[in-house]
Amino acid sequence: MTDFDPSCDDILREIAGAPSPDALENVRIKVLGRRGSLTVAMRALGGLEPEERRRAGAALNAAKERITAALGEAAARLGRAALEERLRRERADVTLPVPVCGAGRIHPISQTIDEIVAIFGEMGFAVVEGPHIEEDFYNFTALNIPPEHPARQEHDTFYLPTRPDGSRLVLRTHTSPVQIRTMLAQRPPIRIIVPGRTFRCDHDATHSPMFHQVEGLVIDRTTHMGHLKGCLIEFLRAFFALDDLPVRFRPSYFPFTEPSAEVDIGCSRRHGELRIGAGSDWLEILGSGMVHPQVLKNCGIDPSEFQGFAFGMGIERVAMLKYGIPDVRAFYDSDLRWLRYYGFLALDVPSLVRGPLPGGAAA
Ligand code: 2NL
Repeated sequence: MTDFDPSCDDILREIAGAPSPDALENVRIKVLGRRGSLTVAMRALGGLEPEERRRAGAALNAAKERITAALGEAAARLGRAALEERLRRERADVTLPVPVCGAGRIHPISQTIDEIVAIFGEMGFAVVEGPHIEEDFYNFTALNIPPEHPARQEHDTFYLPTRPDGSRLVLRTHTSPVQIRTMLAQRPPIRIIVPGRTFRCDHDATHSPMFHQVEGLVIDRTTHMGHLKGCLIEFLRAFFALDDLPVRFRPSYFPFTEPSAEVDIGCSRRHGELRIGAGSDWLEILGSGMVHPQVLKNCGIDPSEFQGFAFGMGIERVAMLKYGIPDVRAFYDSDLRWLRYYGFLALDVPSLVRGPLPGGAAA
């Protein structure tokens, strides 16, 4: 028999006073571990006379039960205390204002798309997206762009390698194929805008081989040129936050619209500085027109029953004009200093409810 004291008062005191789960575990190892005092005492029972072994064994088993129960209670007590301490330490007051995080910025392209979506969303337009890699049919043929049209030349369009069946996929040169897909998939009335990436083989201070467009499409039984004009005037005045922004419609030509109109906004150019708003000059801002009857037919829509208007604009261009960004190439340089200067804080969420955002990027 070892010197283990079966009354185990000292051990129970130590367990009750253990200040942490680690301290408790140390007591457990000291008593019940492989070389713990109780384990050693139980092992020693084998060397005793049978009568003595029964008596000492019963005492040790009783001690082991009390110790195990005390360990369980202490573990539960320390667990509760640790949880309470953690709840106290990690307490968060959700009614406090959100800390303005200085690190990230919303890219001006994302911000501008969100602003355009907020304005057209309020007018009842749905947002639709589609593939960047397109078939010739959706990007050109359905849009009434003939095979010999210059837009189809290698020169302007990124073609993928010719496939075994002789066809070639293209990187979409505008977002119009998404409108074609929508017209083929659903019956009018249709009222959608399509923001997204587009690709053309062109690279200088005012062109990037990848750029962004928003196009819009409205198809209904009685849609006419007056709707086109009202809708685009309303959009431009909301986007540039100028109630009296002059807007001018100028005859133009696109294969997919008839008649077609280019849209200009008023501006002044004094001392080489461009200011949007009233002035004696005009600035081209978007293209538009009534959807060509042949395009409707290509999409299974009867032009004697339905007509509609469409428009398209370059997002980089309107973002540069609204926020005074001078060079289109900087949009894709990932230059942190540029992003900090021209980017937006995550809380500058565009909405018409809050009113137009003040012009100018967040400092
Ligand atoms: C521009 C001109 C425009 C359209 C895009 C369109 C789409 C379909 C049918 C008819 Cl499916 N039209 N889109 C119409 C007129 C102009 O964009 O200058 N974009 C930057």
